[in-house]
Amino acid sequence: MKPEPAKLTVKIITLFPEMFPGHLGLSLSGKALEKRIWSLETVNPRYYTTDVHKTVDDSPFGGGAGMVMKPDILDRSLQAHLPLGRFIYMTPRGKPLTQAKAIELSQEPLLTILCGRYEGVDERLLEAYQAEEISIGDYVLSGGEQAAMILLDTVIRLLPDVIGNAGTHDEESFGNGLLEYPHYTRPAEWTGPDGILRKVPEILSSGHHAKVKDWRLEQSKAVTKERRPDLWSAYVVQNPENSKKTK
Ligand code: 6GU
Repeated sequence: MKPEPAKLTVKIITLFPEMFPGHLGLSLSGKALEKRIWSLETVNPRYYTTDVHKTVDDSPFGGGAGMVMKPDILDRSLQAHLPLGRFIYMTPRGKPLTQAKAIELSQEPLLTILCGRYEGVDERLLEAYQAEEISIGDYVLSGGEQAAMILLDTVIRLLPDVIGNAGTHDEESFGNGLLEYPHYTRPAEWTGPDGILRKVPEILSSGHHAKVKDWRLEQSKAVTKERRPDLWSAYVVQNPENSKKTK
C-alpha cells in the first residue's frame, strides 16, 4: 500500500535549520510527523547567496542598530520552493496568534513560514509576497524560529487524527472564550509539603454530571475574571447574563 500524502506541508525559511523539528519531533506532533500527518522542509537562505561571504543581511537604510535580511536573497529562496501556500512571517510586529487563527491555519494544506533574525526583514519582500505577519505575544525573542514552532504546535494538534479524543478541543481554554476549569485526579485526599490535607472538591465525585458541568463553568468564569479581564469583558459581551449590575 502506498503511504498517504501528508495532510499539511510546512516549509520553513530559516538561517538555523538545525533548530527543526526541535520539540515538534517529540510527543504528539512527533508522532504525527512519523505518521506523515504533516511534513517539514527547511530552506536556508544562506544557500541562495552568491558572494564569498554568503551574506544574508545588511545594515539598515536610515541607520540604526542591527541588521536587516536582504530581500534579493530571500526572494531567490522562496522562488526555488514554490508553491508557498499561506505565507507567514513571524514577527513581534504581527497580529497576535489566537486559537481562532490556529484553527484557521489547521485547515490549510500548505504553510510557508519565514523566520526572521537580527532586526528583521526588508519590508519590500514582505509586501511583494503579501506576508501574513503573526506575533506570539508581547515580548521579544531573538528570532522567529521558536515562535514558528509554537505556532506549528497550536496548528498540528488540531489536525485530524493527532489527538485521539476529538471532544478534547471543545472544553479546553479559549474553546468557549474562557480559561479552563481546574483538574483533579487520585488520590482524593493528598497532603502537600506544607502539611495541609487537601481534598478533591466533593461535587466532582457526586456523579451529578449536570452539576459538575455547572461547577466547572463557574470555576472557568472565576479564574478568567481574576486573571484575564480582557477575555472576561469579551465573554460578558457575548453572554450578557453575566454582567453584574452594580448599584
Ligand atoms: Cl513571531 N518573533 C520574534 N522574533 N519575537 C517575537 C515574536 C515573533 N512574537 C513575540 N516575540
